[in-house]
Amino acid sequence: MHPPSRQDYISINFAGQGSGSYNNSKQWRRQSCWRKWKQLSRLQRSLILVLLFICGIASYPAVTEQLRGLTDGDPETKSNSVFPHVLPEAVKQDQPPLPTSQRKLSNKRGPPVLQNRLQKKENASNTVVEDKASDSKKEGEEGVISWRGAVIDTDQATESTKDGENKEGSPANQKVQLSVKSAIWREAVQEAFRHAWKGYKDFAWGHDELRPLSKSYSEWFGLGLTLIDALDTMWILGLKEEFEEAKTWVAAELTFNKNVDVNLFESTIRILGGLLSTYHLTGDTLFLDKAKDIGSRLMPAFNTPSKIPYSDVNIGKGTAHPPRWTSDSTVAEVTSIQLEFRELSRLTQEPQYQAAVAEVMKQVHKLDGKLDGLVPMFINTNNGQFTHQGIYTLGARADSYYEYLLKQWIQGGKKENELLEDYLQAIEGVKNNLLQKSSPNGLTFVGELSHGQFSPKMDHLVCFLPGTLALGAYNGLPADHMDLAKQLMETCYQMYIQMETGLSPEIVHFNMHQGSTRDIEVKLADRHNLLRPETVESLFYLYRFTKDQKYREWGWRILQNFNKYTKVSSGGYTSINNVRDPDYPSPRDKMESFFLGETLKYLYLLFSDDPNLISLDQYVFNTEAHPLPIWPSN
Ligand code: DMJ
Repeated sequence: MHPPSRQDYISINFAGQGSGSYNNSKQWRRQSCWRKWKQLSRLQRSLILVLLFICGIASYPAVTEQLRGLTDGDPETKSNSVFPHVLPEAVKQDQPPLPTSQRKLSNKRGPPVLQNRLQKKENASNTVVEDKASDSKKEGEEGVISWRGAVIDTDQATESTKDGENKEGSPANQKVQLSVKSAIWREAVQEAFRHAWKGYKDFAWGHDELRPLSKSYSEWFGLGLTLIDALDTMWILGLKEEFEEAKTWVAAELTFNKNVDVNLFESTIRILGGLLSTYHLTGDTLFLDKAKDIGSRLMPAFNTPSKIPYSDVNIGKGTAHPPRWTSDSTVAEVTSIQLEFRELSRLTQEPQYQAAVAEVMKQVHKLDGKLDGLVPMFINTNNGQFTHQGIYTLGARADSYYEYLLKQWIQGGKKENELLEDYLQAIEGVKNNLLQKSSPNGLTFVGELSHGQFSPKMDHLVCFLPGTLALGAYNGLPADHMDLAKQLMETCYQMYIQMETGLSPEIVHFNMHQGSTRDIEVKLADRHNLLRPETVESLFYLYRFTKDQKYREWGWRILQNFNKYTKVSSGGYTSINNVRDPDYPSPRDKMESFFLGETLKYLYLLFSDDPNLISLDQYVFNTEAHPLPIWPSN
């Protein structure tokens, strides 16, 4: 038996009770507490201490989370500490907080249905955090300066009416919120461009491509490829200073009188296309002169027995040849140089450029070996016939053939019926032969056909197709093209968001068997990401035509993932080897010129609120994202 003073339960006696006196001085309270504590049994004291300890443990995560939120900005960036070369961009003190819907969802994996459900849930629960974000903005920041120089006050987003009622839900206020968001996102693209440009400028100036990790460069043609590819992007993003320094280089250093072999297709879409579009945007004849120079130097490629051009030209010697191992050219390459050469003829009033590329289209239009308008991947430069027949893909080696059918038709004022017929037939061919749905979630995808055998393989390159389909529908082609565009857009986005880094691999395989647990599989050899543009390109078109905000949200998440996994701290971005390993995505040490020429340009245009910034009623983009004018009807 314990003596009565030692109880195994906690009893609380209120001191002073019944005494009639009330003393609330600090000292009295302290002494009183201490007395009470000493009156407790050892067991009671231990129990209280254990309880306090348990409460402390239980509240620890919430407290630390809050503290982290106050100090870190973005906790996700921490994982990058194990990946020393590619560093995340530090969240700057003066940068408005990222929308939480983006941050929180980025680690969620799962099938699209689940993703959508998660998205809805997040959207519902995000309001508070977004409010917090705008509160913190009120305390410390001045506003966001758009590239046109206007100051957009982000406080407008949560402004209250005079009587204290919050206007956040009103359509007018929602519009303001969206435009604030898009201004912030455009700033982020400009920031990304500047960072990429810094790397190029510091370590690869005047050379073809930056190697950001080794702080050096690689040459392909030795023509300053990245600089030329990026010219019109700088103009569109409003980066005047960077544009001027690049222009100075073009004026002083760029010469095509060089004994080098260049690839006809690549130099047409990147160099000729880039110079022509920069001429149109700036009106500066420097770029037109350079365009004429490279255009005329590429013409020897068409001197072949069939008039189907060779793949390579020596622009110094004026000689051309096929690759060493074959006399074939790639179908996409010989049919995706037309927009540029046609425009060169229109500007110079010299018909030979247009004539050469029109001849290619005329021949391909008539060729045997197509399947419902789908073309094989190779064409012989001696006899002008398709080779390696029986294999059909919308990916590598065929992709931009389909894109240029539609775009030439648009460029020429929708008059060239053969181009339209070939395009419409090809889209039917895709629907009938290459379109399937994955299991378990029914993602629509475009596979490949090899001698009658279907393969559920899809290149990231195919993700140009949603944008092209949408562009066709916008120009009066069947409305079901837009439906298909939307379905494929979802698939291309899932190719990013289902990967551990949130970046798409180069190639995916879709599951089609009943009972599959995941829709998308990636083979070991296909796990690389080259900073390609096709998905953000299509997001741009889909947003322009539908104004559905989700496409911008998707683009924003992709940009954040590029920043997280491919940004190199000393400047530039790098291709990576493994999109499935967020701890070590394995950098490849190369920044492709199309990251500046296309990827960042399309992201910026996706976030632009101005549909006249490269109006799709006035311009058609070549396959390297260089806008060329739609010809006036006269
Ligand atoms: C670019 O050079 C062009 O977009 C081309 O049509 C396909 N490959 C790259 C980008 O992925």
